[in-house]
Amino acid sequence: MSLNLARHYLFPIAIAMSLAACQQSSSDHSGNAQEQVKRPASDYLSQPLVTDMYTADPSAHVWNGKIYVYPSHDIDGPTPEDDLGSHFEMRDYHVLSMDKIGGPVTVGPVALDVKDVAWADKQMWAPDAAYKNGTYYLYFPAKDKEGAFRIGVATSKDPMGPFKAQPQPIKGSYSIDPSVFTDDDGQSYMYFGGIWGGQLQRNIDGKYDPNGSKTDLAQDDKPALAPRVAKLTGDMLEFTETPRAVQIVDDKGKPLLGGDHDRRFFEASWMHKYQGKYYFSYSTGDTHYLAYAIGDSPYGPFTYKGRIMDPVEGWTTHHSIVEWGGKWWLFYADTQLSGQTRLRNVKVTELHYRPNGSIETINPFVKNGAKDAAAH
Ligand code: FUB
Repeated sequence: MSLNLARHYLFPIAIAMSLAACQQSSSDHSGNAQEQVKRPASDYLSQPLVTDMYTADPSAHVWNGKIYVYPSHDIDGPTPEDDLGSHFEMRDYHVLSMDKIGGPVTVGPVALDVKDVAWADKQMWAPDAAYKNGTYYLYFPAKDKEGAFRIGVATSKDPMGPFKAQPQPIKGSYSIDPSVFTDDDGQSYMYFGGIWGGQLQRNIDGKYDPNGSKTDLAQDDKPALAPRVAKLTGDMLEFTETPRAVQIVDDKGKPLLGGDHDRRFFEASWMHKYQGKYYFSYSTGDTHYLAYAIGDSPYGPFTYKGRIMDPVEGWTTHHSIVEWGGKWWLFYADTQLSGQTRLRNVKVTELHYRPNGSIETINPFVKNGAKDAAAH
């Protein structure tokens, strides 16, 4: 079995849930557990930022010199694991804050609960946040009453919340994983999308097709499904335009193909700017890499450049990149505390650029690296 297939079908799930114990196990993708070896904390490159709740998909921002992290709040729900992520049953958000990297982390109270979002039914997945003119904006995906993912926005005067949701999702929004980038000229853009359970393939023309493909376009030799980008209005509450496809191309300018699972977009968009260039980064999903591509405009096209991080422990990988204290930081998540993909914990580690602007690939383990992770 290839390393990638091994990662796909043999991923961790816990036998006994305990925050203290690092009991590891593996399962096929439908959640049939087998016992696995336990990994000492010293094997991991960094340690969980929070240990009294499960957190994932960390979107980090620096406001007034302080670091705020907007993560998903993982819970142990009853739904069995499947390829559509039905086991990610999150119902609320809590914001994390810290004065410095490595310092104590404050966990905020509930910042937004699904019961207070009129249009949303369930599955509050990976959020992001933005700031403009004294207001903080929380962007979040959730399934509506018809089972379609939409993206909502909620506002607060405090970065920790509580946030008050708009009564309707953002008009023209669909799929998951919103990520909002504000350029030097003050214009904000939302990047979003995710295939498989993220439903991008069921929204080809912007209209949700409940009977669409469960995975992707199922056309390996055609361009892969592209993430989406749309400019936000001045009040940050709507799109100014119909979302456009974000092209990710190879070094010959050809779009990455659907069958190129090691490089094509799956979910977890993030945009940051470094030395005047736009860095679009994302997860390759079923091959478990954090990848990046560079462009000259927030709309792209972006040329694939490589991997930011090798596979972490757990099926999903989702990150953010932020500058703080004159250094660059990668926020990410794995399953160190629980051993279960549905119960993740966020982490942070430093990210390094080479003089030519490329990013050094990070190994999330101190020893043995991705090769070892693939066995789980
Ligand atoms: O946390 C739920 C989903 O899993 C996120 O939206 C994806 O990015 C993946 O991390």
